[in-house]
Amino acid sequence: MTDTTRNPGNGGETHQQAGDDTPVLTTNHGVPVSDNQNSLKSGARGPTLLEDFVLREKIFHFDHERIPERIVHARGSGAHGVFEATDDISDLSSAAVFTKGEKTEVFVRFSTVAGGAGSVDTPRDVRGFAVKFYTREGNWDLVGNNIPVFFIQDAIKFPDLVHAVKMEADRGYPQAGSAHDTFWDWASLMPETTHMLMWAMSDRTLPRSLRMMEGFGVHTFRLVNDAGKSSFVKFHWKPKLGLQSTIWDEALKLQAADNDYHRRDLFEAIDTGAFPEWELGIQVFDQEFAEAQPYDVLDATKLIPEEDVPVRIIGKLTLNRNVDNFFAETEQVAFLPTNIVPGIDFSNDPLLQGRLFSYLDTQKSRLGTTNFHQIPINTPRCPFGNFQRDGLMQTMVPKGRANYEPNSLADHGEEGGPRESKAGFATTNAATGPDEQGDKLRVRAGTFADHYSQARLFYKSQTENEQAHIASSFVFELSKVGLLDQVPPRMLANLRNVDEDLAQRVADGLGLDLPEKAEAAKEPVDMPASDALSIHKNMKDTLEGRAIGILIADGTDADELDALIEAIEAADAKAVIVAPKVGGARLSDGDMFKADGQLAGSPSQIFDAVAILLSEEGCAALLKEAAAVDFVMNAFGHLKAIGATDAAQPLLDKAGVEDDEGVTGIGDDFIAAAKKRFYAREPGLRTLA
Ligand code: HDD
Repeated sequence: MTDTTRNPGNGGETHQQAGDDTPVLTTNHGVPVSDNQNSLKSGARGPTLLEDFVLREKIFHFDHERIPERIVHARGSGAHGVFEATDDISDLSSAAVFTKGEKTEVFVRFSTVAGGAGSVDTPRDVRGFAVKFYTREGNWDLVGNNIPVFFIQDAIKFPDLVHAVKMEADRGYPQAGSAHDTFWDWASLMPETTHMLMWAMSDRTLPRSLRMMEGFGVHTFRLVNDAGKSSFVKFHWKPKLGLQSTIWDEALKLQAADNDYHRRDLFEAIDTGAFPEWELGIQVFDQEFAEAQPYDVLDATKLIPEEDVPVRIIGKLTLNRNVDNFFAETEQVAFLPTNIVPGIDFSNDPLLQGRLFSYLDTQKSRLGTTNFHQIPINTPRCPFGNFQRDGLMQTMVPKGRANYEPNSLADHGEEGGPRESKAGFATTNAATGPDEQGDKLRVRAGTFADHYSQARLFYKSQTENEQAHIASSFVFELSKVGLLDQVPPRMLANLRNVDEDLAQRVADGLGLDLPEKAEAAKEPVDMPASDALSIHKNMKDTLEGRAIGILIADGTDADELDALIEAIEAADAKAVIVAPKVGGARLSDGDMFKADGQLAGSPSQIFDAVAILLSEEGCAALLKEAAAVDFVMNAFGHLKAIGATDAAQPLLDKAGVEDDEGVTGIGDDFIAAAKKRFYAREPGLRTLA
């Protein structure tokens, strides 16, 4: 039986109480239900009667439980938390949310983009990172992604992007993936996608955990101070746990092992008090800086290298409470880039400008009413009021006659309602560049023409392994373009503008000749490499937030197991015991030790490192168990540390494990190795493009 708390303001619980504390089951209209097992029939074996209002109401409600899923970002996971401003930026912004020491309630929803609500958590895809701040000056929504740039420069292209990437219109597949004809057909015809494609083909789209990825506001916004002076700003979220990604083979196998891998990871972390944290950072710059750059700061396909404008940390986000109800909160939350507060403002980025239009509109079709702001997850926590009235599902009950403004009802002793305030949101009045105002033009500014320099910058800033992963992803995705022969060469022609070596590697991987270079609207330039763009250079040498799988079987040494669990927990990681039977294994001391997961259902891809804690007896039994061989083989193939007892060696041999730095005993050397991935192993394991 669930609580049915109603909208704040209408007050109270809706249950009738029985004599004890257990609430009584009622209809939606409060009538107690005496039998929830049997419908009303004409005779014990006769037809059901129309009169059965209990049955009809229950089925009627059930039939209407679903609402349209989001056209993009349909699959998501949400959590509550708090944002604390940690630095004084009152010289830059008057927003209350940035007052040093101010704590603001937040709700965050992470999502994949292309898949439906029931799709898997680990496809190669961009992740949404949407934050709703319930500030004391109204809701501010920072609706960003885990990648700092976007596919397109102008919102008018968004429906084409989404149609191309989602399942193909006639056949209804593939679900949740870009590796298909229509996406690459469209992308290869749109050179402005090139920079974002580099990010999408990198390990950025394979995050290990939602807790281990960055977030970005993407667009250039404005900060506005008390005096009305405005500065440009880009927003960044930096995860406390550093960056971690899986590799492609692992992500694919994760889809089979656990569809809900990220959702479960987030929920369990919060549930066990390991609250995920991010720092909020800002890059602030002025018009003069903007005009001096070789790219346009209003172009959402461009980033501002952190080496040019360092990220200043101004706050901390902590997610500390899971939702009580997925539908009521995570599904019904409505993010709106138009939710902005005094002290922050938009820029003229044409992608952002289009978003300002789209999100309000979509909530009406998803949530069915213009009163969606009254759904508790969307309601401002500060007082709010205006003269907008009525409409479907109006749950507030405004009192009095004042439903228009101005009015003088207060002069007559009546309630007059709210009034305007000079301290309210005021749009910045600032000249924003030479091309932006004046004649009505359906054009793209000339300053948006360079589609390749930053794609090159991104590629150049990666480690060798990361570059190989990018090349391999292009090969994988373009190999899935089945029917349209013209597409891979067209993509290769674009890639030649990014990096000749990359283009050659992809061509070799596809078994194609390199075509002529595509003509660039503007010749790319070389920019200095930026370490901030690499995942490998931003990983943390820590076990915090990670999970170590320990494979045990009958005969496993009890003391060794205790010591290992202790060492893992001392390093702030989670030890997860895997055994052939979930009931556990009988250890060397004769006791049964319960497992957290059964071997076949807990493959090594769900762990960051594995320990194979077997006796000779246990190892002999597992040598005949394909799931055990796979457990070890995949851990090795996914470049993870493997700690093993001497007795487990035959299993390691059978799994093809070769000695390297990541293959250790089960002592301190394992704990140190478990913090890393062993990328040097990879070229010996699979052909990388
Ligand atoms: Fe969008 C949802 C992020 C461009 C139209 N978008 C949505 C969500 C995120 C983003 C994180 C999910 C919010 C949630 O959890 O409910 N979108 C972005 C970013 C963009 C971007 C970072 C570029 C920088 N989006 C964009 C454009 C348009 C849209 C250009 C349309 C012109 N986006 C939508 C939408 C969605 C949405 C159709 C689907 C559901 C929703 O809004 O509430 O309106």
